[in-house]
Amino acid sequence: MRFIDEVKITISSGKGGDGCVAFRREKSVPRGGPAGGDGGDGGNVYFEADEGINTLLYYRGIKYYKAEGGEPGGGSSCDGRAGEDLILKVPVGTIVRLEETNEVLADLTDHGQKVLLLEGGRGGLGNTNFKSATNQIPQRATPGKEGVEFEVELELKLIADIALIGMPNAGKSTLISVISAAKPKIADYAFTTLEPNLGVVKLGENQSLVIADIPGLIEDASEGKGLGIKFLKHIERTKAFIHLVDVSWCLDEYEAFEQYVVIRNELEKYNKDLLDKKELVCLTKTDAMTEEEIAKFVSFFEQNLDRKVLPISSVSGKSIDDLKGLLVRLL
Ligand SMILES: Nc1nc2c(ncn2[C@@H]2O[C@H](COP(=O)(O)OP(=O)(O)OP(=O)(O)O)[C@@H](O)[C@H]2O)c(=O)[nH]1
Ligand SMILES: [Mg+2]
Repeated sequence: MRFIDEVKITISSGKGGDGCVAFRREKSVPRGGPAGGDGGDGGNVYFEADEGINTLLYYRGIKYYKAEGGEPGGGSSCDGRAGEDLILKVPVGTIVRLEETNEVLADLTDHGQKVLLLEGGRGGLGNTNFKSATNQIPQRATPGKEGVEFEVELELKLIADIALIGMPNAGKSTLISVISAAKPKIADYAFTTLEPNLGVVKLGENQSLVIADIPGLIEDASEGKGLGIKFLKHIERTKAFIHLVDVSWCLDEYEAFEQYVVIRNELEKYNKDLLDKKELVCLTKTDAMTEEEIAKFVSFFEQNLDRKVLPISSVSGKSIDDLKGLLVRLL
């Protein structure tokens, strides 16, 4: 399954500062010796794994990252300041590859793990370094070394926090298209979605979660009917489900609840531990229904499940913000 986030960026370490040619010029020292300082080293480039980040989204915007250069040496034997290191924070689980050869340069598996990718160019030497018995007034300094530049590929195997489950046509893909930037195919027939789609849902300034929209489940999906089984395998690793039930076409609440039960049975047949996962039930496509009808469905579900059920509409936007709020609490 393609749950992979990939992005190419160019990284460059900083250039070293040039060494300086200078001499002491003081009234009391008429023939001052060499006083040119060394250039500072260029900044290094590091990658650091941070569990507070869960996608590579940020790197889609900016493609070029360069550490600061070192400052040149100055007179009076002043060495230049070293360039600031560049620390690129990435999600835990990110692999950094050299674009040209595919060689793995870093595999960031633990929070806080920091890997030095590129060393900054060394600073050049000032003329104080070249003073010798035979040469008291050296005119020589060396330039700082250039930084190193590479194109790298970042790859992250995403693990979804939440899976959208439900019958075909329940509105799963439509919902993910409304709450994330994902643009899955949406159509008015069963099994529109053949491969899972991932979406990143922003919940706050620094909070986001990954939702998987999976193909619809049907009776006997656990035995491979429809597109079933491999997607059930995937949802084993999510923390929670949003279970969508399209109530818009149901004649009554019993028929609607039957939809819900069919899916729960499939989960149980496949792996009964799936029933212990947190689940938020959403009744979908309520935009074409009266408040009275909606209330009837909601109360029947709530009585049977003994928990809150949310009527939503991806088309009108009804309760979509409430849904996001509940997701925060669900995890
Ligand atoms: N009126 C209304 N229609 C909706 C809503 N959400 C989805 N639909 C429509 O329902 C149909 C099915 O939507 P999808 O999002 O493709 O459903 P799905 O659950 O992803 O379906 P599969 O991928 O086949 O399992 C489309 O024609 C949508 O436009 C809604 O909130 N209100
Ligand atoms: Mg779909």
